[in-house]
Amino acid sequence: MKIAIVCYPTFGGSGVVATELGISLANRGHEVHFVTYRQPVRLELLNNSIYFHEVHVPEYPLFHYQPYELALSSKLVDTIKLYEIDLLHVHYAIPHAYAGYMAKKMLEEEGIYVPMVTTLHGTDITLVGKHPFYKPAVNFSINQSDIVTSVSESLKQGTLEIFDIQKEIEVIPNFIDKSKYKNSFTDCQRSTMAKEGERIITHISNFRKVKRIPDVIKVFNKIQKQLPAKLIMVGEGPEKEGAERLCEDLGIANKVIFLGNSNEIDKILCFSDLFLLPSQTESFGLAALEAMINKVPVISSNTGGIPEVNIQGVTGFLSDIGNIDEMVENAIFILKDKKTLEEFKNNSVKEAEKFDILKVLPLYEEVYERAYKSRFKNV
Ligand code: GMT
Repeated sequence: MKIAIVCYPTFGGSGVVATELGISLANRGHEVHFVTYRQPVRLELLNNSIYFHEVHVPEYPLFHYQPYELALSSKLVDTIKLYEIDLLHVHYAIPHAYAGYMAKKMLEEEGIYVPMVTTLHGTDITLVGKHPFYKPAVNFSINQSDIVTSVSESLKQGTLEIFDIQKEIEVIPNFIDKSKYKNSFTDCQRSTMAKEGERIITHISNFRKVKRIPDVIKVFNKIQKQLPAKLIMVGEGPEKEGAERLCEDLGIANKVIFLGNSNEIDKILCFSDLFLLPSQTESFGLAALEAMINKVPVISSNTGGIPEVNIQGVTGFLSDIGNIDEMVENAIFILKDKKTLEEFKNNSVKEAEKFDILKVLPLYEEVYERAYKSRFKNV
């Protein structure tokens, strides 16, 4: 099948899911066309089954806001016609489902029918999408999608509560490519980051408010008072500067390493002992799953879809949002001795394997088949 994928090209989250999905689809013989404003971060290989089409938004002094949706929908129309695309898969409703719908309608005027699958990722619903300024347009474009999927049961329920959805929402969880991690535990360069006997704790995110970055620092601060530890903070975002200041104020700046955005997440996770994810909301928690497949247990909040990934007392522990003391207590429980840590590490990788792409990809392919067949009802 020829599939056009629309996503954000950025680090983490929906962009990574869309990119990894596209790469795997191409490996299974599909032709995949990414349409977005920059080459997606994890998309290194372009070949005759993976294409990238850049959306340009020309500057014009009259525009206070540059009309990205307009440029995207025009690019979609051109790409779909030129490459005879069979199906459009948009990741993150805003503004992708809206632009996709416009492209669909423009193509229908020319007698071309392209089904659209929309995957809801989280903040497109729980934070941004429900804002009154966006809600009617988001509601409309979800309902106009041919098939709607959500990355967790929790996000599905949240979407049904917030919006007036006439469509069925199908849950297809996020995934991980287990084969990529098979040999990754042999070449960990742990000694470059911490001394012998020090535990390495990691947090990876886009450093937005929703991630509760100060909680990460406060939890770590209390842990390092009880056992030797280092904290590795990976990512960039608005909360980073405040986090660096908080580390200085707490006198732990020498124990916290800020690495910025990284393409070497696996290397970092390879030598990590614990992952912290105390988010305010999280539709799934892909970062936690990436940690788990790298044998890293998770201390998280019990919000949104995280309990569908991090299993209480098995792969880590979950606490109420902001319950720092309980998170510290649980972290110490996991880290205090080698045997317990090893048990949680092994459980984590076992649980993560349930989300292997080989199990999840066929679910998307089945959705594509169904959406594709729907074209016959619509032409
Ligand atoms: O984590 C973020 O804030 C980025 C955001 C995105 O869409 O790029 O992530 C959302 O989608 C991810 C992939 O489906 C989920 O794993 C994250 O839990 C979700 N983030 C939130 O719900 C806050």
